[in-house]
Amino acid sequence: MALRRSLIAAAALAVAGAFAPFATQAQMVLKAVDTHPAGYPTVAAVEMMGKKLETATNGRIKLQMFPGAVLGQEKEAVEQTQLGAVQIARISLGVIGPVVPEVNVFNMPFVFRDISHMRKVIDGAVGDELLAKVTASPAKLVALGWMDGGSRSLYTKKPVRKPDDLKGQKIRMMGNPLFVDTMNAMGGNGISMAYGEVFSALQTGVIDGAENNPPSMFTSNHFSAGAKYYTQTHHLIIPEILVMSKVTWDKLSKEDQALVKKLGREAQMDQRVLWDKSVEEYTGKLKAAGVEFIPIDNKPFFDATAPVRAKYGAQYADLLAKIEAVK
Ligand code: GTR
Repeated sequence: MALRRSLIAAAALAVAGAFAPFATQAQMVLKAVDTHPAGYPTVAAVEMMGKKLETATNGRIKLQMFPGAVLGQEKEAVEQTQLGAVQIARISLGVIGPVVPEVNVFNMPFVFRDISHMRKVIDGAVGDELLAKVTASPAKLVALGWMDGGSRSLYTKKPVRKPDDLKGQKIRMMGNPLFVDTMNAMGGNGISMAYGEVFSALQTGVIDGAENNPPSMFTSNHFSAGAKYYTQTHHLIIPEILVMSKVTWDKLSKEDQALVKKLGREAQMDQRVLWDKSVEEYTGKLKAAGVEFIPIDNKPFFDATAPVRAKYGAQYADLLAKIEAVK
């Protein structure tokens, strides 16, 4: 009996011994998702972050990118990240709004004066405050940094110059009631729909248009599904966000957490450089493909959306004052 017990103990020790070196060198592969295809600025910036992470940890932590929504649309990406099935997701802040309502302050129409105002805000104290709100919320997401999504304008099958032209037009918006309200206020009928469904919805006439930035409009091919007019409304300037699953975050050492956070901030700056180039490149490609860019005075759209800012903005009076104060 005594012999048997000591044999078991020896076996247990051997197992522990065998696993000890394995445990210290354990490799971690972080699955990262993005709705955009390979080569898109957000995808490229997160891949760069992955390479830096791998180098800094001598290969202990790696990142594997799943671009092109292969693991699901953004709503699913958020859910999978919350569960820990996906470790890192780059998503629009638009779809975080329903999960962490405080971020909707950035999702309001015409909340930023222009792109450079948005960048100053996300790079500064207000940006940090919102990232901290996401992390502190019960959503099980850790916010690592921001990315640039430029400004969103309207694209339709019939030309639009003023709110009245949108009458009766069904326009796809991202899944967040705030955006449906925004489109309704702008004069159209906002239809909430996943990004991946927009192409066929345009083709079959389920919708008459959508809204996005030039790189998304081009890479999603929406222009070839009949949306030939791009009206420069610039009604939404929504930052993108990079999040990590809290389940994964909690498994990292303090040092690794600090490294991931630092590289998240670097990715924010790396993506911006790629973004500026891509806006120029894809604007050119859209024009070459026959898309007509319609420059307009967007004040009527700004005025029309005042009730949306009043409805959603009341609860963020403090934050709105801070955003406004950023010069
Ligand atoms: C893009 C954004 C995506 C996604 C998409 C959409 O501009 O980068 O994350 O939100 O818009 O309209 O669904």
